[in-house]
Amino acid sequence: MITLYYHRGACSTANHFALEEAGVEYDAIEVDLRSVEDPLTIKLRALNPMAQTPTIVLDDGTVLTQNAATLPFIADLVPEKKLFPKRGTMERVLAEGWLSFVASDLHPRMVEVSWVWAVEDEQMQGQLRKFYEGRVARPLQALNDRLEGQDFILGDRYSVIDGYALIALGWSVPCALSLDAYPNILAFMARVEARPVIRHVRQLEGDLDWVADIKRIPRNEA
Ligand SMILES: N[C@@H](CCC(=O)N[C@@H](CS)C(=O)NCC(=O)O)C(=O)O
Repeated sequence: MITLYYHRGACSTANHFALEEAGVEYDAIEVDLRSVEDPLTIKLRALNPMAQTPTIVLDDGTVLTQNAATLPFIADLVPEKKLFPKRGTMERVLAEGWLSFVASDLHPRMVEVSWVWAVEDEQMQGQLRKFYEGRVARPLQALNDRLEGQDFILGDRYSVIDGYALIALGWSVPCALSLDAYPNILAFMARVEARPVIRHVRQLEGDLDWVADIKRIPRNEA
């Protein structure tokens, strides 16, 4: 059995999507990363030195972390579902590039926009917002261009990258970041969100308290 530790609505939810899409047996354990003294959070810190979700534990005790590793791992459990291209192919290398784009460019730069809430001074907040919105504009434009004329990031077929991108893009809501300039992204988000598996996982995880979450999730920037 695969055990996924997740924080509701965080990037670990992309792994929750992937496990459901894969149809494998798993156990999903919700961790509230804001409750640093909660026994589950303490357990997570012991499993993953970054104290982050996703953290996945396999039957033999192996601990997997990092979306760029966990999402292809899940997809590879069910190659027939084609949630990620086959190993050893050029399609795989190209897909790894897009997965890395989400993990290393889009995800962190979306999170950066939330940092404006860390300062109280309104003028400073405005300056920071301009700076971080400028930084996220490039990956957003790249993604919008990529989605021109295709439904999903890899083309016509849904992959585990799409669920991950949906999560990162969804943070635009608590960040008060408008995506109106990116119509292909908005259409993509609606398309992915409408998938029955995504709807199911959203229901399993429950409602999101966006603003509280984005302001209070502890981060390990130091
Ligand atoms: N590079 C990591 C990033 C994971 C990450 O940032 N997880 C967030 C939730 S989206 C988290 O656990 N944040 C709490 C923290 O960093 O303290 C990955 O791809 O798995």
